[in-house]
Amino acid sequence: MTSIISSGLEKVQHTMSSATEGAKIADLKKDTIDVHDPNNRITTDFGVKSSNTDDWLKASSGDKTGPMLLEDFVGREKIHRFDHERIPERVVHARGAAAFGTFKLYESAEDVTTAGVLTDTSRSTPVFLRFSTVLGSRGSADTVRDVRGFAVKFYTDEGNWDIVGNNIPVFFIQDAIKFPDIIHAGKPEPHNEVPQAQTAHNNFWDFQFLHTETTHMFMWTQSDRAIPRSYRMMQGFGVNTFTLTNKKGERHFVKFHFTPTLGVHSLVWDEALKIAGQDPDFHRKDLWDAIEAGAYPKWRFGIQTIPESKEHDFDFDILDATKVWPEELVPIRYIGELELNRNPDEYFTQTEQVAFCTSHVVPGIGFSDDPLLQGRNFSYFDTQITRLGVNWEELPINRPVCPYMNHQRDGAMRHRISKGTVNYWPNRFGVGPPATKEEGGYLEYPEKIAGLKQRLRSKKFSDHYSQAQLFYNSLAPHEKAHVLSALSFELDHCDDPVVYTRLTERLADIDLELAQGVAEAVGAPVPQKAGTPNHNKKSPSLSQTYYNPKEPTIATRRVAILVADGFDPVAYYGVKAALTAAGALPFTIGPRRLPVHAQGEDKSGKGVSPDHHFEGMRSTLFDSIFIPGGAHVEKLRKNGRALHWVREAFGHLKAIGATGEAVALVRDACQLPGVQFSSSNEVVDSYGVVTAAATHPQSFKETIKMVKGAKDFI
Ligand code: HDE
Repeated sequence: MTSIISSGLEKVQHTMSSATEGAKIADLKKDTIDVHDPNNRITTDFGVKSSNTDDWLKASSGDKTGPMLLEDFVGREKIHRFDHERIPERVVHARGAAAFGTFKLYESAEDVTTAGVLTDTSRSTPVFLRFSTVLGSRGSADTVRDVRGFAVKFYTDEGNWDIVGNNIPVFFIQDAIKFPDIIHAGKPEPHNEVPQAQTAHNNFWDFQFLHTETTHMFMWTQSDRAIPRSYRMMQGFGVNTFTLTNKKGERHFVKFHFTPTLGVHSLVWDEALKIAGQDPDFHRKDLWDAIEAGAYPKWRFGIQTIPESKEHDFDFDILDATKVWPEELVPIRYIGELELNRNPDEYFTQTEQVAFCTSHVVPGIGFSDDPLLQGRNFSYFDTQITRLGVNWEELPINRPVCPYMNHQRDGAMRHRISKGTVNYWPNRFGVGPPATKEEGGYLEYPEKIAGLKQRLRSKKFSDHYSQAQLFYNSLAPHEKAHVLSALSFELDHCDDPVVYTRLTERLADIDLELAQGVAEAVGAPVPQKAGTPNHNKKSPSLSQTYYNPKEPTIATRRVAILVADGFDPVAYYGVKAALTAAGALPFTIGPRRLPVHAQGEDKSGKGVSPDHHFEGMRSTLFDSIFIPGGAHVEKLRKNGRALHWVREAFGHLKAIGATGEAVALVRDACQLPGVQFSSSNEVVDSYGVVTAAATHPQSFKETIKMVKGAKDFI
């Protein structure tokens, strides 16, 4: 993959830790060939060396070509393989990016489960994690407003365990039978296949209004959670309620959590929209580049558990996937850490062919009666057959690292050879028996079931607004402002008045002010009173500001340093070195990629070769910009594109650093009366703009500090 951050990473050593060479990588090696091996020669699929793969075999006379011959098995094979190289994309979550990694447990959860992966602290369990957007096709953009998939395959010693999660802790619907409806409503409309990868259309919002149960989730999707800055900076949630069973046979309900050590950060909407066009691969490159640079993304892994006896102690039903378990009521117990530390070798055979199933559980972990989960357990297994064929579990990325066998042998594309004369159990040899409990056989929890066969949902499932209010109440003021803008954007794209009017009425069940703001923006009658009174309760951990690391870090953040001929070399080299030392990724952006010269440097000098030129990149692709002082500032002032860099970065709430003459440039470019600028040696930090009239080390330090996430300043 071509890296957009190419030379910005040159200083960061590529370190592929030996820890990454775990059991799964070793397993995959059996099926891996190295295309770069100099001894390779092209062969046909049946192994015969091909002497020419550029000219079809033809009937010819002298140098005059005649018709092509069907006899050409090389030509036919090449075209035939090409004709069939696409498989159906995933019906949802089609666009994704993945990486290998390791899961380490630092605290045994043996009080609640017997699962080895959650009790044995000496283990290092290989994982493969696929991130995705939900609604877009495989070729859609990364930064669209959408939920992100967070699907983890743990290759445990007892078999594969999949947590097929999202970056939002709840879901739209409560019962799996509604899944085709919600997805049809969200995907492009059926008559013209528009819009791509967007929920901003009539059908989606029509569905939301008609299903009050979606209210909580759609509030999350209108928040900053749906436009993450990076896959590395989002949470992962198992969403559904699973169960854990311990040695004594006691059962707990459980929810799974992954919390990123870098904190939870988002783009702003205008930035997300622009990046979708400027760099549709923004998130997948970000993940790839970070791993190549050795900046391995990490998540703390936590569990929320509720003993079976307390199942009914809550206002909400703990099996309802449209509800969170507020952390004030059920604290998260962090017991492990997941690190991604190796990029895939090949997209198709790994990221595309990986197949997750909620029904992949290992002994000690089980399901609950969550009606969304129960339906998912059917769907994932089923969909893989359309996508990959019946023997999909045999594909290298999907097969377990522990021994596996059974008597299901045949089916299309079966390639494993099972030796032996029997393919059934029991058999006269007594071979291939099921495992006993002592041997690790999976035992279902003997749940007591009694009741009537009916199509219904339990009573508590009918409260659809309390947690939507809880979520909205818990947001910081700037997060609330973003929800209002997001809803206004989405409903602006709905041209059916029924859709936007009814939806704004629904918002009055959450927050009257929000409903009024949106109604005004989208041209709907402005609601005058709240539909459902707001309970005014909050849960701090629902705001993403809750996850800001205690010590803000600039590590892996992309900083653009703008230069033209005549830049101040002390400020330039000083800040660049400081940024690199802090783990940030500095990029020099200039008027051209040919060398740019520092103030006082002769034109014949070596100069600095910018990584990109002003036209070649956009401010949207960086977290922060820095402009050193020097005579170059006069040139930057006359460069419309350079000024746009500064203005746009400010508009997107990014940290901006400037020293010396560049301070006045920033002041003039932003034309903002409320922002203070330094006129002395003193460092001034105002609304994320850090300026120091003179170049001194403190200004470098402050610049670095500022990149902690400009969203804090709105
Ligand atoms: Fe999925 N979902 N889903 N989903 N889902 C799929 O399985 C489905 C749901 C999630 O990277 C499909 O292999 C139903 C919740 C992720 O390969 C399909 C229901 C959550 C991925 C499917 C849900 C998810 C999928 C399509 C309602 C968060 C991508 C391709 C009951 C906890 C996995 C595939 C990857 C993919 C069905 C709801 C997450 C059709 C029926 C809730 C991350 O089987």
